[in-house]
Amino acid sequence: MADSSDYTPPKVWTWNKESGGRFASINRPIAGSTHEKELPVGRHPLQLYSLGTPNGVKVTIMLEELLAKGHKGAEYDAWLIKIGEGMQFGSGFVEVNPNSKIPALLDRSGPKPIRVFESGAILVYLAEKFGAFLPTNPAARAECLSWLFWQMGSAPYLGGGFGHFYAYAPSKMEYAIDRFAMETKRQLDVLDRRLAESRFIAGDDYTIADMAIFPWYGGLVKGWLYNAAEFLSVQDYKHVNRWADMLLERPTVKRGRMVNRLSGEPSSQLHERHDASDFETRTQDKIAAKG
Ligand SMILES: N[C@@H](CCC(=O)N[C@@H](CS)C(=O)NCC(=O)O)C(=O)O
Repeated sequence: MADSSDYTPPKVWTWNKESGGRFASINRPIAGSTHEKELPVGRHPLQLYSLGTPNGVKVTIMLEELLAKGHKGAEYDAWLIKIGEGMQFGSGFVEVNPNSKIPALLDRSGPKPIRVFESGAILVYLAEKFGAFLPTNPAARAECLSWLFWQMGSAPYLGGGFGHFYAYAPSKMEYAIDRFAMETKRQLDVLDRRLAESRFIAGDDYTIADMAIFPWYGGLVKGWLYNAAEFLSVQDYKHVNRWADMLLERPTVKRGRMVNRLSGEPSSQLHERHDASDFETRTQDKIAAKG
């Protein structure tokens, strides 16, 4: 195995150099805001401050699902937070999420705005607010929440572990890639076995557990994450592939994936969403055509 023992940690860690790697410029060892910046507010009850990453997409899929079910109170403005430019450290954003990470939601439908951060908490909040996609029967609810929290606990090994060391770290370190590839494949196998016995993640019904897991593990088997499909032999996870293909058929999932997205086909990128018609008129290809 390649050796990387050329580093001896000092007695006390200090922040005195850039760590290298793709996100070096935004990584900091301290919390809080770096600059004063109010957040914009649109006309809808729900204000989402986000980006089209897997964590952001969970919420836009949920909002599109709620709207498709006829919940008008789920109308939302989706504002773009460019994390590569440090917008998550603006004072207004930090007031909505003290953890400075997308997604963050402000519900302005009541007398006092309610802030919600952490994508899992946002999904539960919306599911309870609208009475949808979270079963009320105790056994089904427990299964759904178990898988939702499984995702919240597991994806950091996929993203912060495997994805970071395989795709973003300044050098390839066999030990780290090996450790996190093993864990990622184990997680895919957990899902594959579950989906061999169950149509959706939590049972017969589509729930917030599917919406949370799909952007990460569906994205992984579809080859959207870290260019790692071949490396991880994702085609072996037949049931995860079956489930991901089924979800991808949903127009709501297609729309949710477009919101706040900054990469891919221009026609698939809707940088901000302020109206349902934006999907027809404000994607990047349409904006470019208008000149
Ligand atoms: N556990 C959080 C994770 C959120 C998260 O990691 N967001 C990333 C983008 S996917 C982010 O905002 N990173 C900016 C930063 O770390 O400064 C959630 O699920 O909401």
